[in-house]
Parts: sequence; structure tokens; C-alpha cells
Amino acid sequence: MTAEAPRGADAPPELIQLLTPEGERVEHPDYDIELTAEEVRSLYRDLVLVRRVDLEAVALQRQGELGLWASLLGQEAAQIGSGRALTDADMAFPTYREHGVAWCRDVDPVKLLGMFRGVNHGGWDPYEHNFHLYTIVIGSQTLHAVGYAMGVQRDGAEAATIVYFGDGATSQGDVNESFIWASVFNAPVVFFCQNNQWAISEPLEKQTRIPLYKRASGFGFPGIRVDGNDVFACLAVTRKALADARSGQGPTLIEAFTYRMGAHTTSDDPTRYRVANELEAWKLKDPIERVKAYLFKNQLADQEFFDKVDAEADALGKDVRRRCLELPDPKPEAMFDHVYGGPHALVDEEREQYLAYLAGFEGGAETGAER
Ligand SMILES: Cc1ncc(C[n+]2csc(CCOP(=O)(O)OP(=O)(O)O)c2C)c(N)n1
Ligand SMILES: [Mg+2]
Repeated sequence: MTAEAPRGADAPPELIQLLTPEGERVEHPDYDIELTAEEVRSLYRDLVLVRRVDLEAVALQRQGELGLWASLLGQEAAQIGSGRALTDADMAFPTYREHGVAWCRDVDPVKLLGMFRGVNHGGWDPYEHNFHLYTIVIGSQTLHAVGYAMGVQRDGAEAATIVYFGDGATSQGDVNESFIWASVFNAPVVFFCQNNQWAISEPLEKQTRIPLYKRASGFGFPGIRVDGNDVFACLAVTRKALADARSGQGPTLIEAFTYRMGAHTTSDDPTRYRVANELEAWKLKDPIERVKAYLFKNQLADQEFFDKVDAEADALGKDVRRRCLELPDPKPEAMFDHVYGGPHALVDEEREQYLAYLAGFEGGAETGAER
């Protein structure tokens, strides 16, 4: 990277890429992938639909319907590519931005919105979807994932674990500890780092002096850097790493080199700390446009297909909005429900106290629920 060029605009030489920003297929000896036209169209559809859900969520937050939203704009390929590489038996541990992975795990987007609307504490059963709850505490999910992977290993199960985290998270002690445990115990886990170049307002160069994927070698397992805006490459690289994990070859660190095109969250204003030409340079590498160009150039899809996907995206956006606004407010005592996996005497006592307190108001707990 030169000092003058916008951050990440010049693709590093080690980057694994199978589809250029112009939509040209590139061969790679280790990571090639055969995709049927139907599979490519399906990946394109996923990318468009998750972007649409994300845009709708940002709009809902702006209209006061969500407390907060962390946009995935620009990171769709990293999430759909890696998410589609998972099998049903694999387990995924997300951060708060993995809406595309949630989509691949069949988690209803409205359940994600519910958390950001403050009507649930996560909203889905992790075991129903093999998709863990969102984690806001940076990096902590890497320890949960390694522990889970070590359990899978002890059960002798044929499943892998994938854990998502950001470039900023690599500076956390938890992440480094999880690398050590995964390495020493040869845990079947894939560390999927979406390097979106920013940790809120902290740029990548404040986190590392070397490319992030190179960190893995110091811990004793392979690290690779993939073009995070290339859905083919993300799919191929993650498939291989998951297969390695399942077959007892231990962990892999994947650095998906991408860019956060939006704000960190809806509470953030990136114009205060980054220059506009950086975003403009990355717009040319848009993860959706390159798949569209590839489909067009190779006559694998016609205008009718693209119009149909756009119409489907609009319908999905409307549906998600309607169902978000219809989400019921929880009963006040619901906050005590999932503190522990089972009953707990202290939590029961606190619930009773709180209900007695609410009963002191006119209308009792019902009034509390409506406030
Ligand atoms: C332990 C901890 N420290 C600080 C924060 C505040 N915080 C929230 S997001 C964030 C930046 C994370 O950046 P990165 O890991 O690159 O992920 P990204 O948001 O870019 O996807 C920070 C510091 C937090 N949530 N948890
Ligand atoms: Mg980041």
C-alpha cells in the first residue's frame, strides 16, 4: 500500500480472488470452484436480498423504529460466500453485523430487527439454526467458538465451527487467547476475520503492522487472505477451511479483505474521520456489481432475471418493515426469562419483586408493559 493511495485500494498481491471487480473469472490452483449458472444466480439473489434488508433496517432506525443498526453494506460477499460454505451441522458464532450469515442460516431477518428494536435479547434459538446469538462484546465469541469446537472434537462429530470477528477485534486478548487454544488443541474452528479496514474510527494501521492473516503463523496454523468482495473466492476458501477443520486438520484464519461502506452503526458519522475518495475507490469493487457483470457477460441471466430479483427484494423490504412494526412489546418480566438456562432461585425472587413493584401502579404489570 502506498501512502497516497486510499486505504486498501491497491489489492495486496497475496489476495485470493476468483472474480475480478470487472466480473472476469480468474483461475487459482488451490482454490478453484465449479459453480453452475443456477448457483451463481442464487448467490446473486442472496447478495441483493441481504443488501435490501440492510437498507430497510437503516431506514427503520432513521425513522425511530430501531434503537440502532450495524449495517453490512459492502460486506455482503464475505458473509454470503462464507455462510453458503457452511453445512447444516456446522455452527456459526457471529458479531453484531452478520446479517448475511444469519440469512444463510435461515434466521428470519425480523428476529435480528427485534433485538435492535429492544423487544428481544437475541430472538432466535441458536441450536435451531446453528447460528449463535449476536455478540456485542468485541472478540468474546472467539472463545465461545473455540470451546464449542473443542466440545465437537470430543464428541467425535463431523462438524466445523466458524467464528466471525472484525479487524479491530484482533487486538483483543480474547481473540489471541482463542488462537492459542485452537492451535494447541487442534480445534475444528475457522476464524473468519472481516477486515473492513475500520474499527469504528480506528483505521487498520492502528491494529497491526503486518497483514492480519500473517498473524496465524505465529500461533501455528494457516492464515489466508481472500478478496472479501468476491463471493466466489469467499465461498471456495471457506469451504476448504471448513473441510480441513472437519477432517482433523485444525484451525484456519481467513482474512476477508473488504470495506465497510456505511457507518460503523447508525450512531456513527464516518465523514468525521475518513476521506470520501476512499469510499469511492471501494465502490468500484462492489461485491454485487461484479457478480451481475459476470452473469451478463456470460449470458447466464437476462434482464428479466435481474428485474425479478429486484422485485423480490422490494417485496422482502416491505414485508420485513411491516412485520418489524407489528412486533409486540414484551411483558416486563420477560427480561428475567433467559438469564440462566434453567430456573434460578435469585432470578425467581427478583422477578417476584419486580412484578410486585409494577402491581403498585394503576393497571399493574400491563401498564408497565405498555410504557
Ligand atoms: C470489549 C469491547 N470493547 C469495546 C467495545 C466498543 N466497540 C464496539 S464496536 C467496536 C469496533 C469493532 O471493530 P471491528 O472489530 O473491526 O468490527 P467492525 O465493527 O468493523 O465490524 C468497538 C471498539 C465493545 N463493544 N466491546
Ligand atoms: Mg472493522
